[in-house]
Amino acid sequence: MSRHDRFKPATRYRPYAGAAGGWGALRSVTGHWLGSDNALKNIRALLKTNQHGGFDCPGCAWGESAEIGPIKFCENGAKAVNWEATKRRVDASFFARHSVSQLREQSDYWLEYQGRLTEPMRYDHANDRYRPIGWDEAFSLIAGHLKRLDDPNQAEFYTSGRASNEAAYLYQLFVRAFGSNNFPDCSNLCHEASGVALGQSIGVGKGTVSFEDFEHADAIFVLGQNPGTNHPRMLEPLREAVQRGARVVVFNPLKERGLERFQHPQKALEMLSNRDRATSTAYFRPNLGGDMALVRGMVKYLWQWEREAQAKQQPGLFDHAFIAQHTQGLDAYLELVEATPWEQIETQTGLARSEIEQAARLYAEAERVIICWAMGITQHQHSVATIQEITNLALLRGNIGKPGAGLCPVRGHSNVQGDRTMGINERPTQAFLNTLEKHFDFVAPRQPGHNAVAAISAMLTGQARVFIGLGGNFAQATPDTVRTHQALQNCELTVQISTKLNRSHLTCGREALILPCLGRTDIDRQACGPQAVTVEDSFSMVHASHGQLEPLSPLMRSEPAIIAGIAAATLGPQPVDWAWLVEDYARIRQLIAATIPGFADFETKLQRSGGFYLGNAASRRQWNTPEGKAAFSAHALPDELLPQQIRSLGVTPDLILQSLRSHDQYNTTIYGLEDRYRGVKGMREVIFVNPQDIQRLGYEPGQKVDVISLWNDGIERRITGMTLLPYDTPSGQAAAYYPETNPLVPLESHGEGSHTPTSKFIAIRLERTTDVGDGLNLHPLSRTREHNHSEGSI
Ligand SMILES: Nc1nc2c(c(=O)[nH]1)N[C@H]1C(S)=C(S)[C@@H](COP(=O)(O)OP(=O)(O)OC[C@H]3O[C@@H](n4cnc5c(=O)[nH]c(N)nc54)[C@H](O)[C@@H]3O)O[C@H]1N2
Ligand SMILES: Nc1nc2c(c(=O)[nH]1)N[C@H]1C(S)=C(S)[C@@H](COP(=O)(O)OP(=O)(O)OC[C@H]3O[C@@H](n4cnc5c(=O)[nH]c(N)nc54)[C@H](O)[C@@H]3O)O[C@H]1N2
Ligand SMILES: [Mo]
Repeated sequence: MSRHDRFKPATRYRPYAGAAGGWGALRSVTGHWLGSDNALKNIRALLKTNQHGGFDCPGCAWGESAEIGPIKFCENGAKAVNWEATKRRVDASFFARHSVSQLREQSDYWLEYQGRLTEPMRYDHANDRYRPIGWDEAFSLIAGHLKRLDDPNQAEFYTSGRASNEAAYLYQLFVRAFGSNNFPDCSNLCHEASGVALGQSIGVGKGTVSFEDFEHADAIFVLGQNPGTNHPRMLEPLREAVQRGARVVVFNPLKERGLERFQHPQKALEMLSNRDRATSTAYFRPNLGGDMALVRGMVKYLWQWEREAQAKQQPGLFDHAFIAQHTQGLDAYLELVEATPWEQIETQTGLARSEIEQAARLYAEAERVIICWAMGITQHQHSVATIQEITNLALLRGNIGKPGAGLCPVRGHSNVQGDRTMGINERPTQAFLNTLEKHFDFVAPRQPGHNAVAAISAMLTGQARVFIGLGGNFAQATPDTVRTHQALQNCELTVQISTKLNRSHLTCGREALILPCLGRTDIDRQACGPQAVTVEDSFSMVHASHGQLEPLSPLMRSEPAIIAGIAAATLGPQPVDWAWLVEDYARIRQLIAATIPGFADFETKLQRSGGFYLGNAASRRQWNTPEGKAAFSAHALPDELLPQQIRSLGVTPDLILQSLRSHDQYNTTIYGLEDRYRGVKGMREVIFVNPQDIQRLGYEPGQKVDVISLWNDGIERRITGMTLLPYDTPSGQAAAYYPETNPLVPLESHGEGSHTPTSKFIAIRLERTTDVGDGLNLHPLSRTREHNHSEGSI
């Protein structure tokens, strides 16, 4: 494919008829592998993915069984590996050719495709270009800025979830020794609500299941998650569950293909006979943000059946022994359940009572239930309350802490969970700070720091003046893009520690640095030899990751080495000898073992194939809550899903919009322009709308519209030229891709108790786009797709 074709391919929109996986996945892996410009080396790398002695897949945080198998990656893991392991380079000559203003005109896709960042660069305002800078000079520039601040809390230290445990541990140690807890991180944009809700309800902010539990569950509920694209390795346990007769029950407004059918691309017989298998047994399609009401409705049925059983003196549905021994707050919760009117439940879910009853029955009929969820649950105003409602549902039947049952927030970034474990947390516990103080000779800051939203506000008002990003793409991953870009540009210094060029490098403070780092696939050589790093998956399994490929340039440094460099320049050899530590990462692991619970004998345990389990008290039915019990939470349903700041405008939104991922992207990294399972090719500026809504609003399918979000603060938030695609989605519920939609999410629209931007609930109105040529000429099939609401089974 020529470069021109790659970035402007022909557009097409046609419903996808196949299963998830299958030949399409295989073709796509091959395409991305050959397109990496490093095919021979990369096939070796791919075969080392998730293997003992190999590297941890830089894709998602789904875990792996410890079993030995030849191939342990999926289509999207292969894309992540090939993307990182490219031969293309973004070096000094690249930056000499392109000014920053010119680069800003390019798409996110084009920017990252240019290759790996290979040398440290400093932004030169006068010429609007990045120019090379030496590492030591870069470190002293950062140290100078940090030391000139009046207060350490005037700097923001962002972390994205790919950073290894070793990098994250050093980073938090440095920042705390410097004097701040300002740790905005991608978790704030992602599973924060899960951590907050579970921490309060069951005493630990992590999932309670292991990989093996999926083999023993009678039912698996999957809420607000699209594993076919985002956790493809999860499809296998789902369809195996269906095959052995377990129920897989989905709550999702969209019919996601991976949650319907899957053909395993690594099983030859299946591929040749073209057989695919179901991945779910029931599919319910609530409105956006309607899950709390849906679960409340299910509990209303369970409570009704329980009372009926009690009246007949039959065994009921509730696990009374578990409830009595392990929980508190049931009565207050059940009172609230009784008081919740059906009308409110039906309005908020958009589902009929018969459907809610069916979902309740599926839950009640299973002895062992796992409940999984992801961004469809966590990126709402009421996410914490919703996750606590899900926890209530689990507690009623003792579905936590027994084999085949439990809560499973499926994490995003491959080490986002580990980063939190290492102390990347703007609200650290006092116990953790005490341990740090005891072990190292410094006074740890006690004041809570900034999360992502607070960091943006602080930079907007000038309260924060330095931004350092350990990975990620802060400019594009966060909400309210126009204001966030302004916030970064307000800074005196912005520093990005990155593998690839992205818009955050082009949203510069008065001074800006790019510090190129090694990725998961690269061999990391330090004074004592090649180093491994460690990561933790969604199941609290910790394992080592060994880079396999020769780095593109000797000027790239590892994340731990870069952090150590900044720390040493800022603090000198205090409270540790930073340079000595990074000579051998086992020295960092010794510190982790000494200060983080669960890591005793870290180095020895790492040798086990598959890694080691960190443990989770709740899964042993030990509740680290103030009362020592798991808590039923009694939250009233929100009066209305629409927030007050929108209601006060007195305008009815045309639609509610969710922002989601296409099949060809990893967060803000765009691998290609195809969203295979949704039938879209060659475009990302699209909005999926129910065909009847398109008609109701007076538009034609394929027409271009501007999308304007509603929020009563006098700021107009608009994106323009979005193609209307008729799509099978519940009436009033639209979808479009992230990050293109981020300019629409107001900074102030975030979750209660989580501060996560409400990326899955954006109230919008549409306007005809005025200055574009013809809209898209739609394939006739796409017009005939009828909206079909929930179905009990498929
Ligand atoms: N290939 C690939 N893998 C990834 C990523 C990637 O971008 N690409 N990102 C990684 C990261 S960081 C994360 S956090 C995860 C994200 O994994 P997901 O959470 O699966 O990601 P999204 O694309 O945001 O999908 C959200 C799903 O929730 C549904 N949904 C939206 N709102 C609601 C709602 O209100 N209720 C219900 N019931 N459903 C709803 C949507 O229809 C969609 O199917 O994936 C990780 N893995
Ligand atoms: N509207 C909307 N917004 C969202 C979401 C949504 O669903 N909707 N999802 C949110 C979620 S769940 C998340 S997790 C965030 C993601 O937010 P981030 O984690 O900030 O974003 P990414 O796109 O994953 O970051 C990609 C960049 O990371 C760098 N990178 C890649 N690998 C490495 C590495 O190994 N080391 C270092 N140092 N850098 C590396 C590359 O330069 C690449 O350009 O976005 C959030 N934003
Ligand atoms: Mo995420």
